[in-house]
Amino acid sequence: MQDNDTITTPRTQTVLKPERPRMHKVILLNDDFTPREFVTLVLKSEFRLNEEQARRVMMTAHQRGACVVSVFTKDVAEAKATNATDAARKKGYPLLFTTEPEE
Ligand code: TYC
Repeated sequence: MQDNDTITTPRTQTVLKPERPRMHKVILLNDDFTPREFVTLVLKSEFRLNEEQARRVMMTAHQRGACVVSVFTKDVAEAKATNATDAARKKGYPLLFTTEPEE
């Protein structure tokens, strides 16, 4: 017993460390119809790639079937993929951007 006869119960406090938000990839898919120049243009305007970066990503998708453009939080990745895909639809092109969570 302590001096003042009070019993103290030990308390544990869990300090929660916030998880980092999982990042999501935006993936550019190849198709046979969208002009290379248009793909490059969309990559520059929607994803802020410079000419060289945009051409490299476009050519990688062209040759390999798909290419990761960039990674963002889920909301941003989805919004950018939708915007870029919509811009192509407006021109009648089948160009497609998808998203998927990073491992
Ligand atoms: N394959 C298209 C062509 O030959 C160009 C292209 C490249 C389309 C990349 C989509 O993600 C793409 N016109």
